[in-house]
Amino acid sequence: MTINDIQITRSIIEEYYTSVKQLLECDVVIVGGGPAGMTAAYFAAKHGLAVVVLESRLAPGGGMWGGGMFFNQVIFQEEARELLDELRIEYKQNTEGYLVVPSYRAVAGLILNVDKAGARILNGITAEDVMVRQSKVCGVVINWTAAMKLGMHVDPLCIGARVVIDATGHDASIVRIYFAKSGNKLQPDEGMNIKTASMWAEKGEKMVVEHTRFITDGLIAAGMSVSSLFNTPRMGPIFGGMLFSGHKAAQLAVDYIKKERK
Ligand code: 48F
Repeated sequence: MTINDIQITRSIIEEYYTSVKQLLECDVVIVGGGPAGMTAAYFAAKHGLAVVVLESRLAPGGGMWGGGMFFNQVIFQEEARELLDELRIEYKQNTEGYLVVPSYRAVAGLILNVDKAGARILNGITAEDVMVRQSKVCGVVINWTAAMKLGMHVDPLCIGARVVIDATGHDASIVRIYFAKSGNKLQPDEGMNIKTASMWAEKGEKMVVEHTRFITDGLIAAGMSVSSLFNTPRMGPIFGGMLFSGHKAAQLAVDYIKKERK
């Protein structure tokens, strides 16, 4: 085969353009490719929904890569065994009963499964705003992370979705933008204030799943954005709660879209 630089360029542009064009009005946009967002993407795509994950960095994986303080192992509680098996992520059970996985294996496993389930990952793209119509969140406003970081004045584009999932981690950036612009106030009496409480893994892991929910019509919070929003305890390098939260977010999105289609 003769290798031709122009053909390579054309192949890349055509493939990117064709696949993204199909997804401009998709079922679920997930903002953030950390463990919660990737798990949500896997289960939503497995249910046959058209799913896009937007990740502002080059690589999905979020806070998983670093393990605990750069010791690149992550921990799952026994209850996550079934999910890890479903995702075909191999683990060791240690003498304390925890499931231990090299962080790069956990991230690689998530990426591979999300891709195989049929979700599309768009990296290097940041969601900078939400689209709202008739009080319903119905998409996100996106731009190249690099352009935003350089402070270049480049107008953004949009992706429409039936459901948007904020899986942006501690920043809770989509929920934050929604509350800043919608006129709806954070509900401090419901514990909403965008900062996590101090570390307490036992409590934090349960609460992050319990509080994973629709924040408003069309917008779900999952993973650490839930913890920030509802001021629940942070949990550090144990990740079962992130997978469970992503799984619950996907289920909420699937049920919501089923109802809408009836
Ligand atoms: O931070 P992140 O891993 O969030 P998560 O899935 O998991 C949290 C854990 O990693 C850990 C923890 C739990 O034990 O405490 O922190 O809730 O992943 C969030 C991803 O979202 C991307 C960001 O680069 C990261 O990879 N992100 C954040 N804001 C945006 C975004 C945005 N506006 N647009 C696109 N991507």
